[in-house]
Amino acid sequence: MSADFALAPPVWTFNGVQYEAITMTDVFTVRRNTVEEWIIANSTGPGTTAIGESHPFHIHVNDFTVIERGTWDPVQAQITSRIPARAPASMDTVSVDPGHYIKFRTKFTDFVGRTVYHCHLLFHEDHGMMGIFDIVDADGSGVGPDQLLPPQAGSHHH
Ligand SMILES: [Cu+2]
Repeated sequence: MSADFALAPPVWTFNGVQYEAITMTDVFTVRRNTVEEWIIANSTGPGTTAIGESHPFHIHVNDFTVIERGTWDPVQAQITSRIPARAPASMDTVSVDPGHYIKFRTKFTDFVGRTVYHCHLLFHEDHGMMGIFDIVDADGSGVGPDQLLPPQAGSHHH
């Protein structure tokens, strides 16, 4: 999660891409009933063009369990220290502080299709901090040809 305050107006992004600019190369795919492990890093703060802000990361419908957290160097884009995880708990939103990361595991079990993850701060979300991914079955099915990308996607999800 990053932001660019050198732009006017500033933009908020996942993987350097604003929601409105997403193309199929930015859309990744996960398989249903397969364990996923994601690292969510907050690349704002010192050394970047964005003031440090915490971002409450959220995935639609599917809970995850944070298994690790620590500090993150936004300039080198790497983990700099690990902090022992608290008691693992299932959650659907986790706040990630500037210069920090979290690692979680999840398994998408109930639904296939196209969905989103986003910052739960509405202002950030509405200025680009939202991403898209597809959940498919083992045979690759589950995302139909009618699945849209922004701006055709139209309404935002909250
Ligand atoms: Cu945010």
